[in-house]
Amino acid sequence: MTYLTWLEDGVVVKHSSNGNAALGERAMKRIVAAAVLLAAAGALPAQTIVPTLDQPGRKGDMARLVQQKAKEKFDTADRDKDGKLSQEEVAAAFPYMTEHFAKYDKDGDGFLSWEEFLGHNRWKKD
Ligand SMILES: [Ca+2]
Ligand SMILES: [Ca+2]
Repeated sequence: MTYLTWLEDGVVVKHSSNGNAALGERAMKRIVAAAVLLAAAGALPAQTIVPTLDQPGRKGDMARLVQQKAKEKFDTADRDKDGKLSQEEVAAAFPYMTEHFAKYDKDGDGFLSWEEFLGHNRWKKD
C-alpha cells in the first residue's frame, strides 16, 4: 500500500508500507501519477488536503502540476471530446480503472466527469 501526504510546506511525502518516506524531484513523476490515481480512486481525503490552484508557493505549484497532468490524461482519453469519459474511453485509456468504474462514477450516469475523474471538485479543468 502506498499513499501520499501533503505537508504544510507543499512537499509531498510518499509513504510505503514499510514506513519509509521518499522525497524530492527524483520521484516527482511517479508521485504525480500516483496522486492522480489515488485522488481518482477516492483514496485521498481530497477536500481537506488538496491545495487550491491559486495557492502561492510550492503547494500551489504542485497542485497546478498535478492538475495539468490530470487534464492531459483526461483530454487524451476523451476521444469524442464531449467533455466526459465513457466506459469505453476509460477502458481504452485506463484499463486499470475499468473494474472500479462504478465507484468513480459518483452520480451513476455512466460517464466520468472531470470532477469524478479527478476525485474532487477543487480544481476547475480550464
Ligand atoms: Ca468522451
Ligand atoms: Ca458520472
